Amino acid sequence: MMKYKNVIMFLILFFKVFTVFCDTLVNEEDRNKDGKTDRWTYLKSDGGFIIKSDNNYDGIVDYVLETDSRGNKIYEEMDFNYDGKMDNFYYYENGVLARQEIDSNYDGKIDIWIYLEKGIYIVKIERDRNHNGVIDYVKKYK
Ligand SMILES: [Ca+2]
Ligand SMILES: [Ca+2]
Ligand SMILES: [Ca+2]
Ligand SMILES: [Ca+2]
Repeated sequence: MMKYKNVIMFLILFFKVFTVFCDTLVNEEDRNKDGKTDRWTYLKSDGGFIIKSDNNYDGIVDYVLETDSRGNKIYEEMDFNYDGKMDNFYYYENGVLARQEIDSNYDGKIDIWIYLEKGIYIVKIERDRNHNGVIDYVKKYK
């Protein structure tokens, strides 16, 4: 005999866990009025938002922004050369830019790391100038 109670309990648990990790699509926009959605807004379970945009209207997301529940930026990424791979990444702390990571040759691997203070002062730059995955240049400004 199958224990239905256990199955139901499991299903409830499963859906609860599922919704906690699931972002809810709350808005879709078609900014260039071509009939295809090019901006999606998701509500996260913690009250923050994730906005995904297709800024060159080729059907591929090229910009993602994540905020916390107060609307502060947490994270941004963009596909600067529109090749379908994100290449510029921005990490925020308390809404202020703390680190930028760049894939300057668009090979899918980060090769420039910029560390900032108060969102504007560069503290440190690291680079992988020959794109072999190993940092070969570090410049500190403090
Ligand atoms: Ca559109
Ligand atoms: Ca695009
Ligand atoms: Ca790219
Ligand atoms: Ca690279």
